[in-house]
Amino acid sequence: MTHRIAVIPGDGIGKEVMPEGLRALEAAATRFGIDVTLEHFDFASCDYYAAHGQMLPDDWFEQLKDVDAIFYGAVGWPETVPDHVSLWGSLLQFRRRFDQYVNLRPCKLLPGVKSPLADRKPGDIDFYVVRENTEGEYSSVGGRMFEGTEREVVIQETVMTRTGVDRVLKYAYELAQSRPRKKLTSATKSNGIAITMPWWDERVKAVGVNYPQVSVDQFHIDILAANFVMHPDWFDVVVASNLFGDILSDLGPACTGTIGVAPSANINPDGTFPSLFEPVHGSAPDIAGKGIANPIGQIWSAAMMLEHLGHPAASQAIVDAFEAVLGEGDKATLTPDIGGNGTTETLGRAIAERLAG
Ligand code: GGG
Repeated sequence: MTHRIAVIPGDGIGKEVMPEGLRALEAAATRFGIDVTLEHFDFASCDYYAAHGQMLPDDWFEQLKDVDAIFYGAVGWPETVPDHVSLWGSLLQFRRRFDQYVNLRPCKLLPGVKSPLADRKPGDIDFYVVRENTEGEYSSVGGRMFEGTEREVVIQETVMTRTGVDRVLKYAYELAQSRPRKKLTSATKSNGIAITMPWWDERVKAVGVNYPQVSVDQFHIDILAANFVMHPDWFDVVVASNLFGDILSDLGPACTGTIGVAPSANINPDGTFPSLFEPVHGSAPDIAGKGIANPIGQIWSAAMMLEHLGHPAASQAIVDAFEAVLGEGDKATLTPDIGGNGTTETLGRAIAERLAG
């Protein structure tokens, strides 16, 4: 059986880290005898927008719905397309139409990478953020009235549904239950956001009835962010709404030294539609074109994709390979964000060579 994988580099450094993600994927596929067919697409990018006036072709759903997974780079090039147009025109369409309601984002301090937090070593920071991925604060409900006048009014609603919240909580509880610490932390703000968030807390309790082995705590998002910095070792699985989860899953990797290594899986758990794998980082226009972006976020995303496709040994081999290369600490290989003077390609090639054995 071959796995059909849609490859969409997107924008900025997405186009630079994708070749290294594919190099690692192909090395792992060869080593473990996995049959992979790559299908390349140029849409979901601001270059595509410049040529066609939209981020996606009209038949994108038909083109992608039968692939086994989508391997994505990054979206956004604000010089040519406003960020909300590029994001809503591409990635958010994928997440919603393919019902990828879980955004799973591991956060782990890796060997050889220096945390900006004092005295942290690998093993001290190792948790998951589970981000609700199809509703919440990322809603398209709202509008503007009296635009450009003194009476201008702007409203954007937060939308939370019982189906949407319960299913992501269930996923987070099950993940926590499968881990040794069995600990779930819920991000809330039920003192200030006094309708949706107290209800979110109620749903955390209600769904938790089915998971008596999981210990649960909750923090308001402000002190939770502070505790990511002060006590990252407290956390095992953190579940959060769409916006809170987005923020926490940038902050978490920042505490591990660089957001460049952070991967993510946008998962449709029931398998009706393809899931999508992408680094947490965006297109990074400030370093795009320099060839210095860290490719590990893309490579680790390939590992998550292989695990999702039923190849845990190949997935683990990719993780072992980048951990080994990082642990060696060769400055000529590593990218500048982790203290090296190498390039996207030197780091990607070293990882693929390690994988090939
Ligand atoms: N590779 C992820 C990416 O391109 N992120 C851009 C971004 O701003 N994403 C917002 C989001 O994940 O909701």
